[in-house]
Amino acid sequence: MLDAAYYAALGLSSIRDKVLAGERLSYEDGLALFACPDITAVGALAHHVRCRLHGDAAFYVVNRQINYTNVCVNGCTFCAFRRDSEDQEGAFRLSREDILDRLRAADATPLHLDELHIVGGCHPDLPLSWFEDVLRAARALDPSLPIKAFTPVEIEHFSRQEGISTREVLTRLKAAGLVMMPGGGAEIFNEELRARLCPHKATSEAWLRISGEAHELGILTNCTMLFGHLETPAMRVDHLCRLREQQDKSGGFTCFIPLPFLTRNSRLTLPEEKLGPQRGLDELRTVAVARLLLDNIPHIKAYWIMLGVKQAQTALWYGADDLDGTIIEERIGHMAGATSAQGMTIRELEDMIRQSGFRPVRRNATFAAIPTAAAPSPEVRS
Ligand code: V47
Repeated sequence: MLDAAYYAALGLSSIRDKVLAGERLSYEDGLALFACPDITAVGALAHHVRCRLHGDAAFYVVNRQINYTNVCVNGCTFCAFRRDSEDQEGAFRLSREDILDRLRAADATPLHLDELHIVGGCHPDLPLSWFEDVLRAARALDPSLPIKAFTPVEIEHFSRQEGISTREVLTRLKAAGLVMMPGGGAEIFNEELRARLCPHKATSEAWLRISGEAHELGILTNCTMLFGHLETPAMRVDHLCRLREQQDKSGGFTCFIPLPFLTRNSRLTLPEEKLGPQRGLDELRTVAVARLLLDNIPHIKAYWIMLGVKQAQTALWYGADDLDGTIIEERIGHMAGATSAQGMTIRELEDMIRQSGFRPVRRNATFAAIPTAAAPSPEVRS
């Protein structure tokens, strides 16, 4: 599969050698992988690394996403989810009770949840004490349920609103029950493009610094990259290298999630040549290059909501080892045109994994494997 002569003909001999020896790839190697015409050759290298790390395991989590609001002070041009204010059409804000009702309904089945995922827009009026209260109430309902909540962008917003440091915000949220943070808001780190896409959002430097602070406080986090918009391959490689550099320093990134830009209801319009069917292959290549460059981040997620189920299955052969989970309710991707379902059952996720040729492994928010014998019937929708 990793035939030396074939990789030599592609000009990828030294990359192949480094991958087989477990050595770090360079920025230039990343560019070469994006330029290689044969994406299956790139995918085979990524698959080799993925199998070395995880064998034939493909992970999933029984989780519930809750978006508390889509009212957001950051006017990111790509975002179809956000609204300016609560009186705008389509705007919503959940109350503490709304959130707890959703959690009760999801967690009440015999299956229970292994992850509660809470994120939202940067609302102008919600104080940090409201979020602390929500976390405490959720923890009181199910003390064993890991809560993954708030991106570095939300953490920076809370810090600005309260006039306290991001480290203090993180310390308070940790005390209220936060164990893990999702990786949203990283978008693309290139400063020039970031200024066009999301001028009011936390800067790249701030996003990375806050992730590092969380790691120092013992809060694990994920990381993402929004791609398939106006960025170049060099910007993607730069983004991945900056994540890798941060991980060398702070070590708390658990999973990388490449997010393909979904175009519906977005103010960001793309040139015609960016919108063709080649996007499918580009998604797989991006998953593979991420697996190859991010040698210090254990997991790569094929997020089935944004990729679609078929592409997420294929991505398991291009370096991905995780599918996220049951989700139940998703708004950010669906408001941007995602055609995937709102949620999946455990049986559907496990079938999806087995049909792709992998072994399903149920995990919790921090990627600890959960013995399946402990889990009741997979038919039950959580
Ligand atoms: O930060 C927004 C992206 C992210 C669009 O950490 C879009 O486990 C595509 O980060 N097309 C939120 N993407 C989702 C996210 C996430 C999801 C699942 C799991 C985890 C995790 C993290 O979605 C945003 C932004 O980068 N996004 N709009 C769009 N039109």
